Amino acid sequence: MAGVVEPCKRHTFELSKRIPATGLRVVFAKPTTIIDEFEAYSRRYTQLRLVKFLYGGNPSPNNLALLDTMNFASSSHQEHPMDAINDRNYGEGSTWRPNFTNPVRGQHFVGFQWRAGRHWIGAIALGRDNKDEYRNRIPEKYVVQYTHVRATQHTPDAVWGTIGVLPYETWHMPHPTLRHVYNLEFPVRARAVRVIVDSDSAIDELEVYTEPFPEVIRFKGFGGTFQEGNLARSAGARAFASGDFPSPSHQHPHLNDGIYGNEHSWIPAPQRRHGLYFGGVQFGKQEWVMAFAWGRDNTNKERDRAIGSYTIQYSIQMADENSPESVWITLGTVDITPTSFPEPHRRHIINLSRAIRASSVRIVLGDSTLCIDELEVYGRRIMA
Ligand SMILES: [Ca+2]
Ligand SMILES: [Ca+2]
Repeated sequence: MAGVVEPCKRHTFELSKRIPATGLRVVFAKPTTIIDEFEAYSRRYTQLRLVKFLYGGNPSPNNLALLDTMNFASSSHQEHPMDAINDRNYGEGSTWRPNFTNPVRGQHFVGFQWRAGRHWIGAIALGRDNKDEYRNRIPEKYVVQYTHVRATQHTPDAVWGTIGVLPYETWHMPHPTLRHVYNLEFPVRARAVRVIVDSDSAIDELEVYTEPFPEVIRFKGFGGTFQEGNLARSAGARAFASGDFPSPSHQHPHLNDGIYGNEHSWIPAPQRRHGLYFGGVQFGKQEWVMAFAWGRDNTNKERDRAIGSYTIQYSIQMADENSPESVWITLGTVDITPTSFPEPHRRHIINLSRAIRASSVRIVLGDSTLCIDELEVYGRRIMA
């Protein structure tokens, strides 16, 4: 145990694969060693991993929390009932809060069981106020748990297994009040889930998914040029946008005209569409997508209009500027700052941890001053 922090505490060790066994023993190197308890499990411990860049946004399709559930809580504030955690609505007006004078076994928690059987869980999402109006009542940590059995607020703690502990006070995550998405290291099969919180905290929505979310991986290089198989320029592909800046140099067909540079770029109109500024490409059919590349001016002349936020979204439908917001699924938000990206105006590459099926993709811009000279989409990971 050399090098272990707090060596007298319980520690967990995992095997890389399961072994059949009729017994286990521990052999000591020294006769003075003492063990207070030896535990063995047939399953791995799972953990929640924050999906980098994936915060805010809307619920994705197939949110298992919207199936037929029976909710429970340690207690509920009278204006913040437990059914608010899976009512499809974000924001303070649709938030659960505990009644802090009434813990159950010293804890405050909220959760639900599915009325019809168990589900595999590969990802969860939760937050305090995804409308970003209230930044108080964020707990020091959320503890997310699951159980195989039907559960209520009276179910003993021993029946619950911990999926993950989310230490918000030390993670320094971007926008802690917003919804964040977490993937499980290993999926679990559950009949019920619950979240234990501090006494004065709040949750506006708890989402549960079977499929883990693809993760956004930024390639460290920049520049480079077109590669084989750019889906944005495949037969039938068509660019669309929230609107175009009134200049012939900045029209949305330039998003995929195959030419870099300011004269062949797109800048949004100053008016929002569906409350957003966005530009994208519809492929005309479903494709596997695994990489994106875009920049402000890959010819290295114009260096303005690059610093800002870029949210990557996709749709499994033939979506464009007229589609409702509900068809779009967020992959992540990439913030280009003067220091986060070398040469911020140049072409940069974003890879995904796994491929997605998509008929359309779009980039939602943080503000109307940003410019994209070319949006490229590939079905495989790429490098510059
Ligand atoms: Ca809600
Ligand atoms: Ca172009």
